[in-house]
Amino acid sequence: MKTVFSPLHAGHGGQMELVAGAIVPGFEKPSRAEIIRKRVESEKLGPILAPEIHDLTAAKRVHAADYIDFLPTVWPQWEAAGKSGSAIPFAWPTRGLRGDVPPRNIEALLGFYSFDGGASFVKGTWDAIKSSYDVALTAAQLVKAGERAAFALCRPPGHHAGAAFMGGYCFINNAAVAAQWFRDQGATRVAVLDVDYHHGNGTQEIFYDRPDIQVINLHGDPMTEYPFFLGHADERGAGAGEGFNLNYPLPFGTSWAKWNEALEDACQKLAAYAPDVVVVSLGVDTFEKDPISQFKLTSADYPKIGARIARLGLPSLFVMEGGYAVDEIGINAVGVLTGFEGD
Ligand code: OKP
Ligand code: ZN
Repeated sequence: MKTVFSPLHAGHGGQMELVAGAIVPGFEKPSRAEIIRKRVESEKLGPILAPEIHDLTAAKRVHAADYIDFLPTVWPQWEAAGKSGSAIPFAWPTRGLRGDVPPRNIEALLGFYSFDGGASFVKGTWDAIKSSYDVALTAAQLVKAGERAAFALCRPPGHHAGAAFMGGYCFINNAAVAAQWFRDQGATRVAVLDVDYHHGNGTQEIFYDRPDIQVINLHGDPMTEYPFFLGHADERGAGAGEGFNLNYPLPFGTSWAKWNEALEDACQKLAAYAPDVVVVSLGVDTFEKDPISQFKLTSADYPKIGARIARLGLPSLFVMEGGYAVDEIGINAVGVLTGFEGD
């Protein structure tokens, strides 16, 4: 399987986040992608290609144009306001406040276009976001051109980013972009299977009223886990999209047996939908040693995930999302891919 990767991800580094009252180095750090890349090489998964550069047309098919236009302006606006460090959102237009008027202040705009403080900017962040988008589209092109599968080694991740907001380390929703791109290239139906530990709220929101893109999520129950405000089992899609969104919220402590039951049910529903292509939002933060997650999958489980996805017999695009146990992130992520390939 071919991997698409860009070194530009590394400019999005040194970002900080708030954990239990302390500002600490972000979990979503450059070494994640570098360790996965090294494992792709050492496992001889296949060639590693640089992305082709794309314009932002495909991003604006799933995101609001004003949101996409905002992203490259964040760091220049931040610097123009005399600030340094990380640009972290901290004020949001929640219930009772005006969410319809974009203010003219970079701190305000960061809140206007986000749902949490988890997506922050440093100087190289926009170039990393753009490279991650280019990686996803380039890998999608490989699948469209006839590859059975391709690996988009995206960083930053994307599945928490909605039509008009960032959050949870995510800016452009790479998996959603790719899914829509497949539709625009002539696919009749596309499935997105999100196996990241966290619910892919952005992907769900973007396609919620759509019957042509099935969205399936296996994740920590939002009653007790981030992103908290979406991802319940009763969210099944709206209007023409009713029945095409499927959520499998699972409790803390879930290990392979129960997680695999959900995967099996998800794969049967996905197969019944008979899509032309599947986009896998590949997070490996379901791992037992993940520092911010509560599932109990082991490294031996990841190849089994890949093998089950392979049994769908569909062209498959793997898009990297989360996973924060950096020592094992390469073993686990590439384990899914080698499991898919059957070795
Ligand atoms: C992104 B992905 C605040 C904790 C917030 C955000 C988790 C984002 C996960 N300190 N945690 O789905 O892996
Ligand atoms: Zn996650």
